[in-house]
Amino acid sequence: MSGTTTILIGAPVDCGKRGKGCLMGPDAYRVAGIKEILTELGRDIRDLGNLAPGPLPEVTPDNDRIHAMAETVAWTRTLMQAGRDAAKLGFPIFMGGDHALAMGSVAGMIQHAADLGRPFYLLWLDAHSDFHTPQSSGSGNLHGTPVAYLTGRDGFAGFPTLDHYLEPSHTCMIGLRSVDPAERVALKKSPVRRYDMRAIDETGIARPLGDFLAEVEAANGMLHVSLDVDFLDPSIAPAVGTTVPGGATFREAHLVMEMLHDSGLVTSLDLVELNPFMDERGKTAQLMVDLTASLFGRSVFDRPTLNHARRF
Ligand code: EXY
Ligand code: MN
Ligand code: MN
Ligand code: MN
Repeated sequence: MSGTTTILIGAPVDCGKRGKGCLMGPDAYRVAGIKEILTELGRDIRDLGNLAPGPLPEVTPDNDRIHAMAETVAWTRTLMQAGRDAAKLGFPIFMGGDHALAMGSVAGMIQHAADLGRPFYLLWLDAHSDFHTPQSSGSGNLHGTPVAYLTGRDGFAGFPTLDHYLEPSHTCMIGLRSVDPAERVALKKSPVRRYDMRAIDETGIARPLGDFLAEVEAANGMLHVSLDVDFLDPSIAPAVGTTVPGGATFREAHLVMEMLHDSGLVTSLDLVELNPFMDERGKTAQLMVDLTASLFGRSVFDRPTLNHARRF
C-alpha cells in the first residue's frame, strides 16, 4: 500500500433502498475506533467528516418502482468528485452508507486511475451482484445497480455520464449467493469474474482471490475494494437489511483482507450497508473496522516474504 495518508470520507447514503439506518454507518465506524486503529498501524488519518449530497437534480425515473433517483444522482456526483480529489492525497475509505454510494465512489476512482494512465480493477465482496439496471430491478432499489452503472450498461439515463467506465473483465465478485434471474442472464453474457459461495466451499477463498490479484499485479492496476456487510455470514454480521445465510466466515473474511494487504495492490475501499440500528452492541461495526485493520496490515506475525498475488 503506497503512502501513509488515509482519508476517511463519511458517506451517509441512505437512499439506495427503502429501509433506513445506513446513514448512521460513518459515525458507528468512528465510535468503533477506525481512526485510532489505523493510526496505530502507522497511517496518517484525515477525516473529512460526513459529506452531504449536492442539490437534487430534476430527473425522471425510468419507471415508478425506482426509489429516490434524484438523491442517488446527487450523491453520485458528490462522491465522484470527493473521491477523485481525495485519491490525489492518499488512500480513500468511503464509510457508508448503503451500496448506492459505490456509483460515485467507484466512478471517482475509475477517473482517477485514468488520469494516471493506469488500469482500474474492482473487487466486489457481496452476497449480491448489484448488476440490475433500473429496468430490470424488481425492487427499484438503486443499491442493487452500481456494477451495472459502472460497467456502462444501458438504462441509466439521468445519471452522470462517465468519461471512463469499468471494464467488466476487470471486475471480480466474491461471496455471491443472492443473484436475481435478470442479473444472472446479464452476468452470463458478461466477462465479470464471479465466485459464488459454492466455489468458495470447493476451493477455499484464497484461490479465486489470488488469481485475481495476480492479474491486477501483472497489469500494474489500481484496485478498489467494495466490502458489503452482507458478504459476511449474518451470524457474525447481523447489522444489515439484506442478510443472506451462508456468507463468509470470520476467518475467510480476515484472510481476504490479509491477502489484500500482502498484495500491496489496494488503493481505495468502500465499507457499505452497515445499519447500526440493527446491530448487536456494535459487533458488526467492530468487525468491519477489524477487517479494515487487517487490510492495513494488522497481523499476529509479519510475513515479509509472502506475496499472495503470486502464491495462489
Ligand atoms: N437483488 C435485490 C434487489 O435488487 O433488490 C437485492 C439487492 C441488495 C443489494 C445489496 C446491497 O447488496
Ligand atoms: Mn451490495
Ligand atoms: Mn449485498
Ligand atoms: Mn485487461
